[in-house]
Amino acid sequence: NDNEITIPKALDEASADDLFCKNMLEGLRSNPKHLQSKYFYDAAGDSIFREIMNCEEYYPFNCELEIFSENTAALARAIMVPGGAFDLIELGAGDCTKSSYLLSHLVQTGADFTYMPIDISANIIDYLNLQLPVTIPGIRITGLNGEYFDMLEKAAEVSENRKVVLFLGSNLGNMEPANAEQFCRELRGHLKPGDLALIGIDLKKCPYTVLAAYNDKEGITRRFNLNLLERMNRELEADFEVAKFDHFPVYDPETGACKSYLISMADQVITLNTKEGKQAISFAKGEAVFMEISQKYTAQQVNQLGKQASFETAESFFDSRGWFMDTVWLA
Ligand code: AVI
Repeated sequence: NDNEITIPKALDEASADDLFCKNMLEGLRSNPKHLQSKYFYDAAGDSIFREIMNCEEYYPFNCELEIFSENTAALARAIMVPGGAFDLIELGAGDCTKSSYLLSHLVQTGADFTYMPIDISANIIDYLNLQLPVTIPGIRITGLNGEYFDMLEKAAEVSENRKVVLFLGSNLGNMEPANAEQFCRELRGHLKPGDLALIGIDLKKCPYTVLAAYNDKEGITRRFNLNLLERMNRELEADFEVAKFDHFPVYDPETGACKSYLISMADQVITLNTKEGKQAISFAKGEAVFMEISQKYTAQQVNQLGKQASFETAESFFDSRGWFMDTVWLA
């Protein structure tokens, strides 16, 4: 595909598999145990995540969709400089349901821009390169397959245009606050004065509402978390019995940290197969494995986060309930 900049696949995939194995083992050998939620998203996890986005209790997706569908023209004005060409870079584009409102509007109004979705999944980038020109005729797209900051560098190499970076869906919330701060600094480091970032963040709200979003009645979020154990069964020849683990989400309204754990329901030993041979991991009955943080912020905290990373807040957009925020930061 001419549109795509990519790292040679064989090498890439082998090292990704090794890293998955290494990270899982490190987490399971730690005390307390933890696993990294970025590994939730294999093909099965992607599909469960789509179910989450459609479930009644998971409000963040609909809130941000409302912001993008109701404020499309205002969002476009906020990121445009009259007449200037720019690159619209989306970190973790997914199927770009939300950003497609903005993309269609920009194409219709004749904006001079190239859409550059960045995703770690080669499948998603292939899909977008093929599909978007069909759903949004006239769009210029250059998909970038790789890690966010590596690909931001690539984007700067291939074009000198002003950059507008989208980081939506409250993905920033899946970093511990200190890491989120570091991430924003690093993002700022990849941008030049005049470039912009448009960040979507889930806000603090009624604790029942937050907790329910991560503890849906149908048990979709439970399956989403347990899928990481199943992924280890599939990819690392592990022998987790997922019925012996329970999903335990908590929300601390004071700190805004919503965290998911898996609890071992029995004393048990699991094994997994690595290059170095079979590894055994023991779990005590009642032991917790930390899986994911979905940090919630106040609007003031978001402004502060931008400021600490040397961004200036240009404009912020909220859904009608004030539950979610999309903020425009000027580098
Ligand atoms: C992708 N990310 C912003 C989601 C969130 O809300 O933290 C992932 C998720 N985990 C459980 N439900 C959704």
